[in-house]
Amino acid sequence: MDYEQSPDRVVGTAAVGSGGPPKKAPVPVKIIVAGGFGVGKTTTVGAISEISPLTTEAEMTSAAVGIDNPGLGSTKTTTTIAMDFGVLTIDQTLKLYIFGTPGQTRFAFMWDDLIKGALGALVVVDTNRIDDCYPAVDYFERAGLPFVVGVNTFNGQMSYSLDEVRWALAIREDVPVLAFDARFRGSVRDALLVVLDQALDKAVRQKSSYS
Ligand SMILES: Nc1nc2c(ncn2[C@@H]2O[C@H](COP(=O)(O)OP(=O)(O)OP(=O)(O)O)[C@@H](O)[C@H]2O)c(=O)[nH]1
Ligand SMILES: [Mg+2]
Repeated sequence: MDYEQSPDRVVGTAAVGSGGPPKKAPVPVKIIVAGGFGVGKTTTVGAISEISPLTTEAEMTSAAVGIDNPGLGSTKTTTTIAMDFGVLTIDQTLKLYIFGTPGQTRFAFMWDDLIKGALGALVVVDTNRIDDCYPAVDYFERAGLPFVVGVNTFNGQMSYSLDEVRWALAIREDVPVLAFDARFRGSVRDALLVVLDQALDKAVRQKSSYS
């Protein structure tokens, strides 16, 4: 193929010679993947990102012993100390920039910065350690950011039904609670699409209240 003559030839940042209207860059949308310690946030971002995800994993130190418990039988040896970052192009108009939060409570102060400018969040929950998941749900209730609760099924095992999770974590009726598997791209994509729906719903509600 003669790339020099290609209609999609790019010079600098501008496509030239295509004849049609200039292509618009997709709208960037910031989405947060949050949740308690070891629920599968880094796994979620890694499963969906179309670039090699940026991670900030560090070996867990003795500071975590007795505070952060990854659960029985877990082989987890590292934890996120700043954030995870991944990218997902939804279509020609929309590109998600996905930020995963750290889960250890000693890094909780970073959440306020990480959620700035975000349109919505997926709050990941592990039903084996449901108590550890309440602070994250409570945080997003108070932050006023549209969010969805995603129960990471960890090999299809869930200690509670979705209704029981809603009840146990006192999740409002208008917040979707769904099951997904953090290791699989399709499953994570479906969960993130529900987050986008929630964000869109909020935007439409706000627009109609202004007009
Ligand atoms: N079997 C199974 N293991 C999972 C699944 N999701 C995550 N894991 C494992 O659970 C552990 C925790 O995963 P991470 O993705 O690091 O969890 P995290 O929420 O990012 O953890 P922190 O950043 O430390 O809070 C890892 O050892 C994963 O391999 C899952 O769906 N099934
Ligand atoms: Mg992590």
